[in-house]
Amino acid sequence: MPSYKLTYFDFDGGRGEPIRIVLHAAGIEFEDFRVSFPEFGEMRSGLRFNSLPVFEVDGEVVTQSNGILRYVGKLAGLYPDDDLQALYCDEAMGAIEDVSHHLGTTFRLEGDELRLAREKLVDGWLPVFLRGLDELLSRGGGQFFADNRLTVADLKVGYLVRWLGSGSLDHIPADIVAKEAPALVEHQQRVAGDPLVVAYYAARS
Ligand SMILES: N[C@@H](CCC(=O)N[C@@H](CS)C(=O)NCC(=O)O)C(=O)O
Repeated sequence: MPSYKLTYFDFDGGRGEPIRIVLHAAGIEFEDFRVSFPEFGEMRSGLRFNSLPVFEVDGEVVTQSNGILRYVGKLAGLYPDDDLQALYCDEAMGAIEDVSHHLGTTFRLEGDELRLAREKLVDGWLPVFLRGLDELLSRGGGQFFADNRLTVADLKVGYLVRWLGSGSLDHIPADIVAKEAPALVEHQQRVAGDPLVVAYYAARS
């Protein structure tokens, strides 16, 4: 078994958290290396693509959360074998990357600039993205995005939906998901209550 190390921020969310959960679900030991924001600031310029997560397999550095999720998802049996179901999974994860990128561009803004940029997302891209994900969930049968079961896509979507609805993003109404795509709120609750997710947090505490 190779050695694995995941470097990501020290919070239970974002691009890193689904990777941690899937590694735990696979029963794979890994170094869960968590960094503070100031520590990230110091290491940023030395990171490939200047961003996290960074995953190491026997010391070889790999980036890009979706690729990492597919890899660990296969190890955990949480990525579909069927090519079409795998494509459905990838589509949902790609959409989350798009929206994360849009949100990410607002993080260094302040004051009116931040407000305007976030309001533009609320009036434009976010509803489009939420309705699109809603469609993907319906296509999957309404419970999960692919394969009629929990896959890496559900974890990735669930964490983004939870964040959007948390009220912690200034100028993004906490009820935006409930208003635009209530099925995604139910889906997020389904993911949070999944035995794999519950077992991960039980082990962490
Ligand atoms: N496409 C990359 C994006 C990585 C990314 O933007 N990560 C964020 C944290 S979730 C980051 O490191 N942002 C810091 C920055 O851009 O300075 C991936 O999926 O891993």
